[in-house]
Amino acid sequence: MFDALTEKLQQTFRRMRNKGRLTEADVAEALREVRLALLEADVNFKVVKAFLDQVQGKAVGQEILQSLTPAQGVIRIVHDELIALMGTTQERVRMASNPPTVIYLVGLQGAGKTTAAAKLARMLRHQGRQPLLVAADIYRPAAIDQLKVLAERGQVPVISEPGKSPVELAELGTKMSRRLAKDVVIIDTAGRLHVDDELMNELELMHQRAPAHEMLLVVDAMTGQDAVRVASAFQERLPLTGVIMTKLDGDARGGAALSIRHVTGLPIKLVGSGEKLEDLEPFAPDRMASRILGMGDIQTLLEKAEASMDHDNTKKLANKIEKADFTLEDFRTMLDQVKKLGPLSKVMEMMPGMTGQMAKMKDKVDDHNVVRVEAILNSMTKRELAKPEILDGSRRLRIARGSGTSVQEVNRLIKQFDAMKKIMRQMKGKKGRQRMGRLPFPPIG
Ligand SMILES: Nc1nc2c(ncn2[C@@H]2O[C@H](COP(=O)(O)OP(=O)(O)O)[C@@H](O)[C@H]2O)c(=O)[nH]1
Ligand SMILES: [Mg+2]
Repeated sequence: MFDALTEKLQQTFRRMRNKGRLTEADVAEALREVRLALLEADVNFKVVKAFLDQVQGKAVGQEILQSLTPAQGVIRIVHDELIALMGTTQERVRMASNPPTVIYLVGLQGAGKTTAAAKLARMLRHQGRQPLLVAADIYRPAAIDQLKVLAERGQVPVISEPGKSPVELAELGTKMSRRLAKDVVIIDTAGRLHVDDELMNELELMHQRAPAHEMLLVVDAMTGQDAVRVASAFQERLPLTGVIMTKLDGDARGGAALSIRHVTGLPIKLVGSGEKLEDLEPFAPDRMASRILGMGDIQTLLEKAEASMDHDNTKKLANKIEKADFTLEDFRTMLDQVKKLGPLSKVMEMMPGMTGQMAKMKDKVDDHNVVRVEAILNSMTKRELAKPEILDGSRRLRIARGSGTSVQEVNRLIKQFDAMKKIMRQMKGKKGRQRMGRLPFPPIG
């Protein structure tokens, strides 16, 4: 996610760190580079300007330049302002006090409405709600089937009735929800290739007959600033309450995610990060800012883990990560669990320190490599797993032979593990945190 942007920002910050003492000119230079990186990521130029004005105002004139870690200070300001740009607090999908809650998903064709509708239904069902889907995109018959297939996978009922108009379907949906004792109605609407009047009229009418509690605009993160323009156009006609940003798993540059709130005032409430039903996450500005700066997103990772893993194990692991009391044995347990979370590269992205050299490693860990890593770990003795420092040359050779891998691979694994531990140690405990500022910044680069 946003790899190019992250990479550029990290280069800038690395250079800044290497300087030690900073002058105002150094900061200005760094901020010029940040500006370029944001523009290249397709962030709206007004947003970039406002953002940099804020950062500049805070970076200069404070005691930051005189502090022991001026670069840290500047990075913290950038981090805080990124959060502010995306909305500070996590905004949730709101439930009506008097059910059913009616949620519309609107947006252009291909943005991911139908997928998001099914994902959202599944998410709500997991939260103990009783959702009902309405297939109101009647113009493309395939769209109805698509929703039905997804809904069945998520075990959520769908209302669809041939011959009925979208307006009638919206009304029917709310009526049926009462009859079927459902408390949330999610309406999947038709899209167009462009914003057009006919579509807006229809959506307006639907909202009049079956008023929305949440009208969420679904936008494709890959479309960059176009997503922002689409949002503004929809906002002129419809009472939008938030955004679902999809396809953050692709090679989106970040422009849409970073601009949309500032330009439209609409909060991003959820993000889609894959084609599978479970690939929907609440959007948290602070976590997103950390990811953009390459600081990982342990929080989301742990939450995902909570949802799909063995709870006791997860708690134990989280504890160990926090205390940096982490052995190869734990690493193996983690791998076991992590495999349940989906493609490894995605999981790795959320680990802190997955930057620079480490990020390149991320691209190399595919699930085939996991099998090899597991073979290596399985060839170690209990004592070796607990105390990797005893792994001398002859032990490494034995392990390589036993696992059908090479000594180089064994070495690499141990190196990776050491790097991970180092980062965990740096993040550990209050002392470290105070030293590094309010947030646990792992070293960049
Ligand atoms: N990689 C990825 N693909 C997605 C995501 N959301 C939707 N898609 C894909 O985007 C395409 C269009 O999605 P769809 O829900 O049909 O869009 P709609 O026209 O707005 O209803 C489909 O192939 C989806 O599988 C996402 O978060 N990540
Ligand atoms: Mg659709």
